[in-house]
Amino acid sequence: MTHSAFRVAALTSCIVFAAAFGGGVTATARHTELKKSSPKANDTLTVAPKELQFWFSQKIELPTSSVRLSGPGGAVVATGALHGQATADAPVVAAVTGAMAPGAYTIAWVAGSKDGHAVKGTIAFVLKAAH
Ligand SMILES: [Cu+2]
Repeated sequence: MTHSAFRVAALTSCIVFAAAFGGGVTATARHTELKKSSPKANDTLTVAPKELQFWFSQKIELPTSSVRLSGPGGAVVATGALHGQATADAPVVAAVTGAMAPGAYTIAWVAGSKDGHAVKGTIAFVLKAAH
């Protein structure tokens, strides 16, 4: 495949890319990406986070976005509504309203974008008992 042919292929619908890479997990240039988070992947914390924070490469659509925090045994920990993004650099935030026991946690996030496609991912972290 020549370079120009590849470029044409790369410009085809992101639906094709979502299908090719498995459900839109891989973001194209036109889709938002998670730049960083708090907690971040593979963190080991000794204090339960009061909120979950996500910095995306572009403003996401909060009504079609979601966050799910699950802990030991898959139990879901209650979180508040997503908010934030007051400025371009401000994170998307969800307060942690449920109790967190020590153990392994997973944040499953979905970020909706203006074109209607969702980008998603998971962030695993551990909460250790404070000594
Ligand atoms: Cu798209």
